Amino acid sequence: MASQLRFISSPKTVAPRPGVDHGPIHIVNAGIIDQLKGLGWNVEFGGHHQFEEVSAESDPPIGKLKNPRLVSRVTNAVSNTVSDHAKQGRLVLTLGGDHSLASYGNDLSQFPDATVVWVDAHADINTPHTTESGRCQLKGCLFPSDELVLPGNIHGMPVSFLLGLPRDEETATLSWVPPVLKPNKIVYIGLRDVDAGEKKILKDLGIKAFSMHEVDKYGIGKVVEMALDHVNPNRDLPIHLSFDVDALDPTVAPSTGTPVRGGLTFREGHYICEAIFETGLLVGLDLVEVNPTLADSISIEQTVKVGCSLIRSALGEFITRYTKSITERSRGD
Ligand code: 6HN
Ligand code: MN
Ligand code: MN
Ligand code: MN
Repeated sequence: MASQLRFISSPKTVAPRPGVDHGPIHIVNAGIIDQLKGLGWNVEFGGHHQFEEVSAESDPPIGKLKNPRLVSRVTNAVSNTVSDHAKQGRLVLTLGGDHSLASYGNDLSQFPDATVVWVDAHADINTPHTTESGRCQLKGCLFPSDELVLPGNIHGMPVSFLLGLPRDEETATLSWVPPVLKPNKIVYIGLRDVDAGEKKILKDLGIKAFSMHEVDKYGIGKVVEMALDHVNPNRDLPIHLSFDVDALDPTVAPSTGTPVRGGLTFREGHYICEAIFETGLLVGLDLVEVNPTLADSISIEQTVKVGCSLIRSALGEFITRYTKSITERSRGD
């Protein structure tokens, strides 16, 4: 087995708050490479991707889309890099950066049968037409109540691009994203802040979502089982896990751009990662939205450490079990 780590610097102006591009640097500095080697992985680190800043003057909005050219260029570069490594049979770990980097369609193109488990407080399925502004207060987020969340965040849209939903002149700059995902191939866990337009899309397309309500009702073990039963009933299809740290409760992962109260506990988040690893079907992993410039230094360290620990869990570390080697676990013994 080999794991190829990918790191991107995400455009600073895309997320509502800058700094999310520093997440990967902190995760690497916290020792993730040696930690994964310690689990038995052959880790290749391609280095941090660097992208020039594009000023607002040279990248004006297209419709509502913010920084469309820069986001397109960055995500296209990430997509191609991920694709190159996936073609060589490597499991690709992509660190963000914000969730717009999940517009990596080429990765899924390598695995036409792939299923996606999207762990997030948000559905990230807005289109350039449904993206809306709103006050954080109404969205249950922790930022000051008078703060306006402006529309046009592409990190709130990657799933709609992967589904091929928005296809018009407004989205031409992102038209390279291949529509590789089918509605019955994605399942959400952890949702609790879904915009009105997103709710309609989820309903119209019949996309399965396990919100925090279902996590409370059934428990995380049952929810993961039901989620996999939906997208992967015979447990024989490749799985891509896209994990946004804001799925966790802000008390567990405070340093993130759009925190929402009432999220997954530390163990619930790790359980999802462990259970996906245990299937032996994981082919790709994203860990996104760690923003080390938000909150105080203790909260930042806490969030970076949780990010590392989620990655380790998805790649074979069982925090609560001490008896199996990584090879035995990936064989499902
Ligand atoms: N994320 N639904 C909101 C929007 O702006 O479209 C929030 C998106 C958050 C995205 O956390 O990856
Ligand atoms: Mn997200
Ligand atoms: Mn999110
Ligand atoms: Mn985001």
